[in-house]
Amino acid sequence: MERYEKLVGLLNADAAIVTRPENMRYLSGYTGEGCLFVCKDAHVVVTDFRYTEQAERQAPGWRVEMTKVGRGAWQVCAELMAEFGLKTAATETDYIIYDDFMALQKALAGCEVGSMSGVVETMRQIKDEGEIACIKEAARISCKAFENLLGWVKPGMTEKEVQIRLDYEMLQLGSEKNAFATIACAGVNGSLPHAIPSDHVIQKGELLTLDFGACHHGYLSDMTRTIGFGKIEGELRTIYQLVLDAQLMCLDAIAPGKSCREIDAIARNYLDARYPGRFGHGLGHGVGLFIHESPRFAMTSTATLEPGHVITVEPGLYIPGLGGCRIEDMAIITADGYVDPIDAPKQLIEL
Ligand SMILES: [Mn+2]
Repeated sequence: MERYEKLVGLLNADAAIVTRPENMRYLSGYTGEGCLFVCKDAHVVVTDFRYTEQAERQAPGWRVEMTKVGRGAWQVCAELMAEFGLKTAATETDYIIYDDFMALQKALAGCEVGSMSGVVETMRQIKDEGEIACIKEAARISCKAFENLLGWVKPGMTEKEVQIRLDYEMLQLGSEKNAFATIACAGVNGSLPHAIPSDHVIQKGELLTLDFGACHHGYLSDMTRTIGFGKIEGELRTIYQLVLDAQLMCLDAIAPGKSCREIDAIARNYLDARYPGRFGHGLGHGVGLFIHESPRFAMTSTATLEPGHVITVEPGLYIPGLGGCRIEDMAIITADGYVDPIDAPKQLIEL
């Protein structure tokens, strides 16, 4: 069954008007601007002159409707509602901006416009083989970039220099774009979980945390490695080992049917017992067309792991004034366990 057919079955309305780019891509393959109109009897890309040929190429089998001056996308949707005799439409009210929603309601006068927030996002949680192949390729690129980095990174470089060169490595290896703004933070900056790379010059005796990802056909990878320079001693060495222990314990426990909250608790209990409150974020998040999506490993998660879920495992410890450490892999849940596409080394590297 095609994805758009599945969507129709999940709707509480006659038609879906889809505007979130990742959802449009997921349903149709089309990556340009405009919207999708999906109902039982039709699936239509609504766009302007700049994208009509692109839509025909990327979404074969979809009807393409071109807007023009005086016949905007909402007007086209209104015409489609009338053509198929439909009364109710739904759109992503967690994405569309207020003014656009008001304009859509006005254009569809006489019809009801409701919400389909989360419907496509829920479908997207379970990745098919093609999606998993893309995620694996993005992961392969980021792991290869990390392997290359181990050959050139050294004390005396700034965090920014490391970030720029790592981004360049990934792009050169075939990444379409960075999955998100690469994090490279060393020394005391390591206690900032989402540090912005700075002019800080990396010193011997410091840890460097690198959190980065690549992109293949829109699908993302996400990995974190923390490496050391010179001899890593004392408390920094301790926190590295604790984070690694926590991550390995969580990976060991991952399997279909497991509760996401319980996996999160494994790392949280272990780290909180030793450094209370210094692991303050969730253990992990789904990855796909979004870098952060469902399901999540978190204290509040009600999700259960299922085959096709792709989720990160990223415990960390953040000690102000000392530094920090995070280690992140990805788990692709299978029928009998999981596959980890992040195969970069995890034992402490001291360069
Ligand atoms: Mn992550």
